[in-house]
Amino acid sequence: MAGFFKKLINKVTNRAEIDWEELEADLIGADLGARLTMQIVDELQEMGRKVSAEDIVAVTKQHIAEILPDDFAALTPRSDGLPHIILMVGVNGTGKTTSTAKLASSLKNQGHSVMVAAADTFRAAAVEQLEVWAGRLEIPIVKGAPNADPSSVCYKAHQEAIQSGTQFLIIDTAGRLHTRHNLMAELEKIQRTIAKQDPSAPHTKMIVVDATTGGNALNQAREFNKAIALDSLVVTKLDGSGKGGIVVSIYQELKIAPRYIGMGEEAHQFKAFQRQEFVEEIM
Ligand SMILES: Nc1nc2c(ncn2[C@@H]2O[C@H](COP(=O)(O)OP(=O)(O)OP(=O)(O)O)[C@@H](O)[C@H]2O)c(=O)[nH]1
Ligand SMILES: [Mg+2]
Repeated sequence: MAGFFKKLINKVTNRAEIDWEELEADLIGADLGARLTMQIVDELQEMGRKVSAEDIVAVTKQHIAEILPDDFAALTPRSDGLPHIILMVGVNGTGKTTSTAKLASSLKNQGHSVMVAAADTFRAAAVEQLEVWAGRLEIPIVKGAPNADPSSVCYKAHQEAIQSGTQFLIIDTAGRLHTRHNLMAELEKIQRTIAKQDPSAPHTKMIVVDATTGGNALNQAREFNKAIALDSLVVTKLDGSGKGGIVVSIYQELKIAPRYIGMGEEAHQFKAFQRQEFVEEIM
């Protein structure tokens, strides 16, 4: 059983009575969010009998199951032959570049053709970082000159992906603070530029959040969602002190589908999100 539920059971078993305030704090502490926490506590209190540790776990799991679908459809190539464009966004240091590489590797291993674009032109090191990954994974990369307009890199990459008939183009963008208006406007411009060669693109707008940042990840998702209407989520650093509950609170409020989880720095430490496994083994 996963850490959160194990701790809960150890704590509550053999107690004469539930300490409701402590339980609330534990659920909030697991990043499940205030709304879901209250729903769980209300339901337990309405049971009208002594509440056991097993009751708490069962009710919590059931609520999570009601909120989150069991799994989310895999990313598939477009049927029109144009590249499926995946735009990776998020605040600084969440794991965008690493997740871009991991996702590229995963799609390649499924037999798809993949290209990556280094649209983080602010830092030379950022382009180099993706280049190292691309070299190691033997995946083509498109990059811009230092300080080039990130939108122009996206346009060029899109053009190359179309010309080469590549099935997936994954665009790594610079980390940006969700509270900085000009940086969010730049993201909107990137989105508009990508739509120029294919009005249906970008097809997947994926925010990368770091599980160790807790509830702040929900604020990030809210703000990026306002700017570019997100549809997908990657949660990274679940191998560390990160807790998975944030996936549930983000989906409950914003309906952004958790698609992948990152559990380490290596390319293979990345997997498609599945609720059952997530609740039983990761949370
Ligand atoms: N433990 C662990 N580390 C990770 C994971 N994903 C990324 N990292 C590490 O987190 C650090 C930041 O990752 P990057 O991929 O560079 O993050 P980024 O979002 O591209 O950062 P910026 O471009 O600066 O905004 C690196 O040291 C990664 O190796 C993960 O799932 N688990
Ligand atoms: Mg990066």
